[in-house]
Amino acid sequence: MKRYLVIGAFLAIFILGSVTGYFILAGQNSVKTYPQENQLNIPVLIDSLEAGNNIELVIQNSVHEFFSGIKSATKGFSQSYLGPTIRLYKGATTSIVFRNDTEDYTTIHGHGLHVDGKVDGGPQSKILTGEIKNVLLPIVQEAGTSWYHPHLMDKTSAQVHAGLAGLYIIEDSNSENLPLPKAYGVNDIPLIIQDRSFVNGKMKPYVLTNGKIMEDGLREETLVVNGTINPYHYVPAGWVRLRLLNASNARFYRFFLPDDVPFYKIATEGGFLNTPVAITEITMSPGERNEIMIDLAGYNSLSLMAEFLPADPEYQIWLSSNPVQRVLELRVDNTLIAEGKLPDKLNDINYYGQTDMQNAVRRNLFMHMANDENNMFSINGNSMSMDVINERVKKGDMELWTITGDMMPHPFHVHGVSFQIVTHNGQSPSEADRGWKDTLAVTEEPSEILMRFNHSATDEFPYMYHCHILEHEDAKMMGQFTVTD
Ligand SMILES: [Cu+2]
Repeated sequence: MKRYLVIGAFLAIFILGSVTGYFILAGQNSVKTYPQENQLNIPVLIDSLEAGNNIELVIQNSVHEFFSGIKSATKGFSQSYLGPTIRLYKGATTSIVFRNDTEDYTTIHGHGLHVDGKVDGGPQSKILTGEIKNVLLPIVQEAGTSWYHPHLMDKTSAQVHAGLAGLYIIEDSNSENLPLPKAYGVNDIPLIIQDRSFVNGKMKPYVLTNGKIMEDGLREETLVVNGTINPYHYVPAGWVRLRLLNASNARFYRFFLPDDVPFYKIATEGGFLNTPVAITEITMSPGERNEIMIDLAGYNSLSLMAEFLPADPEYQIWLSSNPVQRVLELRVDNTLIAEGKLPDKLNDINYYGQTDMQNAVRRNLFMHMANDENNMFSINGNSMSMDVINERVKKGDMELWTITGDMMPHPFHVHGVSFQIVTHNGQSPSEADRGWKDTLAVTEEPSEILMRFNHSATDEFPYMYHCHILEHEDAKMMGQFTVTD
């Protein structure tokens, strides 16, 4: 039954998409059209080596013009909205100094980084108003795309929504030697994808007006990419590499190209896949990153599209369509030089095997949405408390975690590690999902993940595992764990 509903929805999208130029579709929420196009903002790149491994970011209140001439109240890292992309290198230690010039305390988490709890930036690592915090990040993991964002108790959703998010791009000898597109902002393009609401061109400030928003998470109407509305970007007539980050508070998207033009997935959160995998769509929950490559040879223009997925796919109504919006129009400029191609081989992932599974310490985590007031959102019946360590892990042990969740898909994120998927919602992972990950949307069908924690997290600075729907995280669907010898 569900399959037919999905097919019906796709059909409706196709028909409506054809007449609207794919930009805006009807649905339960009608979406306003914003005809003007804007050149894609590319976040400033700070190369940690060129910066002498010494970087300062100011967490600031600001104003940002999503629509030309209309100022919205925002926050950013040394800029009006979002933060610079910071390029880190495996084997190097980078010092990042965060200065908090805002009225709220915050913490800055390195999402995807394999670093000790002390520098992971969890809720314990407060940066008070006016405080300057120096964070030393020794990078030991392989090339990949991670990100930084606040991770304080109760206010993560509001601070990320205001604009506090930025990318870490990690490079290593493998990523440098592969013949991939590597010109940042030219054919290696970061896309920080979010949804926001606008009233007369002004971004609607973050407010949880009712319990429904908390249950579903805040889901808004207009796509914003790198702080740009309805963007285009000029690219060479060859291979283009897109680093996708779903930095939305709660929305899940299905990304695709018109007419199901195939593209390639080359990396998940924690590194490259072994080989590129041809796909025609990719679904991403909040917190997830994927790198994809698109061949623009023979095109004048090609648009990456996003279908806004419903909070609970079970309630998809027959023939009702989900909204679809353009993420980015790639416009070919033949004067740009196309360097880089799709390699046959990308990585040499050491897959965990049967022995690892048999020897693993097993844990079950159940992400629960309840309606009783005492214990609203929880994992294994416990709502997040900074005074409670929920799990204790021994450093170096194999860990097999079985994760389930009720009511709707929950993007489960675990700190300090990359994991491999054994099963995802009861199914074996496809080739495109057999990479290193740190965030995975789980349902009532069990998902099993295998991992080994090689860094330390103490009682004072534990790691977190939690739902990456930020409203659920703030509602305490989160737990703490230590990793010790
Ligand atoms: Cu959740």
